[in-house]
Amino acid sequence: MAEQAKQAAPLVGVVMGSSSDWEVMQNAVAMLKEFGVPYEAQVISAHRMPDQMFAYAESARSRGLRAIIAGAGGAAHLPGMLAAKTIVPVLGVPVPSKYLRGEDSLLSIVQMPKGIPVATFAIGEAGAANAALTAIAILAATDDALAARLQEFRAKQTQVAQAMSLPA
Ligand code: RP5
Repeated sequence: MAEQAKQAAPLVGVVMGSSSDWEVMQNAVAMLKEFGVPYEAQVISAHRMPDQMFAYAESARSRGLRAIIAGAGGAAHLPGMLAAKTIVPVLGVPVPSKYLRGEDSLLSIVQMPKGIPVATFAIGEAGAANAALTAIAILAATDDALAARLQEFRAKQTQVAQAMSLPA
């Protein structure tokens, strides 16, 4: 299912500023694979590949992307600059940074001025996975089968929590 998901026309784009972001961003890809959502994943650096970044954003909607998950660390411009050039929803993932542990990434991504939104998630792995789940929820609005899988995913988490016990 995973390979099929990747081979079909992508509905979700996963981009990141560096291959060093992959350790975190692979959590988004893993979730998209689990749900069988067609995706594409690649490195696009805002400050090292600005022309490619704009081309990606400008072509995203016409290529059929319904959401873009963008992860970056440090002065994390990638999600905001993508959002500046497309109306496809941009889901920003702050990647942990070397010196400020990703608080710089979080603030860079979350503090978008009014008018150009970036939906911003938690720093790190949880943020990457939840960004994918949000992209899945966006797609599920018009895909009943995907919606059913998302409900099932939620129900499993409820079962796990209900089965939890504490030490005596
Ligand atoms: C950002 O700078 C990337 O998103 C990455 O989180 C950070 C460090 O990049 P590398 O120096 O590891 O390529 O652009």
